[in-house]
Amino acid sequence: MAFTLPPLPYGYDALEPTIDAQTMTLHHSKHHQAYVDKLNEGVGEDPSLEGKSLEEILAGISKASKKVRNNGGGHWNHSFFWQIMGPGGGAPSGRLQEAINSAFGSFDVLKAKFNEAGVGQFGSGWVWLIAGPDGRLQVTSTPNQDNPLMDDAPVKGTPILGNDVWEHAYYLKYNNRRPEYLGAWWNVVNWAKVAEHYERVAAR
Ligand code: MN3
Repeated sequence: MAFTLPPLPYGYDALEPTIDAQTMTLHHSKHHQAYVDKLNEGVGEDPSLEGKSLEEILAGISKASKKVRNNGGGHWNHSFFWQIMGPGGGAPSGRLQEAINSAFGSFDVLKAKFNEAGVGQFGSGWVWLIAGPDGRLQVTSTPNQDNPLMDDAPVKGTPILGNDVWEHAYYLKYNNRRPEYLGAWWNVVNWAKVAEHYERVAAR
């Protein structure tokens, strides 16, 4: 079964003014579509990947081609990214809020650490809030389209929240001002979805 582009769970203009409709349109319909297409190409070139889920592919990515790594990561990361955003914003609550307070002291400290990691990721990449094997939350970043699910990631864990710091995610509106994008981005986090990711890990 070929991988396919998942529809956005909201309109291209739903995250305005934080993320403009043109950026969302290009990011989803062009960039993400290209990762999907090239992933299918890469999987077609490697019979050992036939029938594997994307998560299974990422768990063995150290044995895969560069094409599968970059585009498999790109497909997973963007599919995750669309889901953990939405109009509204707000703040974490309940057990997720408790876990954030326990790991970082407060939501504000988490935001500061996350933004700092995003600014500090040289070139293109992603910044993540992950749950480690013990369920504890931590902030990490990855280059290119790598992610913490890859078997050779230096810091492994289950993503709870993640932000795309490739220039294509913010350049049209924020130009080179990555810190401004990172600061504004919290306005479009879908905390209900983030809490779902956390609850799934906490239940293990
Ligand atoms: Mn992107």
